Amino acid sequence: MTVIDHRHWARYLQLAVDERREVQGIGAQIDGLPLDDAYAIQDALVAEKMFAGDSLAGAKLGLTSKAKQEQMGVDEPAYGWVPASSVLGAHADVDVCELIHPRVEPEFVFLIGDDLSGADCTADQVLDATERVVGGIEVIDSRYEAFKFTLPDVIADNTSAARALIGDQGIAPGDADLTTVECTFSVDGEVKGTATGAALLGDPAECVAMLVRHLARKDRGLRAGWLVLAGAPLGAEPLGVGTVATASYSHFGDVVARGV
Ligand code: OOG
Ligand code: MG
Repeated sequence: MTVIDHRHWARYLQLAVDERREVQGIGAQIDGLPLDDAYAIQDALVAEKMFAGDSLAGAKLGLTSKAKQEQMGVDEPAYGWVPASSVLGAHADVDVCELIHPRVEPEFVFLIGDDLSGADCTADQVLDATERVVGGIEVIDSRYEAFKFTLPDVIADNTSAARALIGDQGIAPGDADLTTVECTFSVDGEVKGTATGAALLGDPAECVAMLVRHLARKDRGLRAGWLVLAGAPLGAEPLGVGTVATASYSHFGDVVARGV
């Protein structure tokens, strides 16, 4: 059995971030990279960022909608972390020169009010622990060549997390059925797609419950004050200098990212 050096691969990915360049997929270099090792590389990568002075703002899910799974050719959700340094406001300029080949996608974002953990966590428990649900736009930036990856690759790469714009309106859970909240995503005034919360595995709160159950495998959980990105209900679009991407939500107001 080959021993996989998680810290080595974490440094490999962090160097790609620091040098703003694409790197070859890890799966292409380690045959059959197990998911547990991919998550261990992710942990080492996030630990390295924390050691460099960052902190955690929360967690995220990726690949929780058919639109995203089909766009990326990966048919299972993945979990990652949101560093505090990556969080931006509801209307934000995103410096694309700091990134490799960024894309933007709309997000349903849960603002967690109470600590939440447990291997049997349900969507109802998620709603009870949630203070507000707001809209967002995530800037994703795979560190891999041509934005192509396998499931273990994207897990190791902290699910392509790069920046997260967090809306400032939103609703308390219970004020509306999240599965019916509608999002229209436009780029430079052209509508790219419309979807409701139901696009996220049937229910965005169930996505967050899946994340909590995943974290329980390592005795972890969500903390009060964290945010959770439940995943994009629509495919991602390229973000270049001058691109203006707008996510308009029926109950959450607008979130706007501008590439500069
Ligand atoms: C992986 C991250 C996916 C989402 O919301 O589905 C993600 C990627 O597409 O690069 O964040
Ligand atoms: Mg996302």
